[in-house]
Amino acid sequence: MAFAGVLNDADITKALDECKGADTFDYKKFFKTCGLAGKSADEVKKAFYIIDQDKSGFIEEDELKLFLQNFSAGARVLSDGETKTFLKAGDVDGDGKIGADGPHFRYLSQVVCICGALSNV
Ligand SMILES: [Ca+2]
Repeated sequence: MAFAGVLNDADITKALDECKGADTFDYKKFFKTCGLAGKSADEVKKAFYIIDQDKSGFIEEDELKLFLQNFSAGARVLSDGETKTFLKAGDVDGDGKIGADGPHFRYLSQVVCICGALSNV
């Protein structure tokens, strides 16, 4: 599993289970359940590079679509709608991708941190 060592297997299984059904993926809920929310910026960055499969330094739409498969090879592909919503959360300048450095990534890690803060309430 790509995230072994970063996240807990049981948390990943639970997070994947919550978004099994078509169009039920909610990135905030997912980050929270899988434990990525509340991780340090370094760990989030590590996760970013796992999701950036071609190591381009950006997470493109097709990579986001396969997002869940980074957690489990048998997981489903995100629908176009789910992918677009997720992409929008991390793509502040609308260039259609999320970068590892600069404002895009900081925004994504902010989303992750906010989710972490919410889960501690
Ligand atoms: Ca990429």
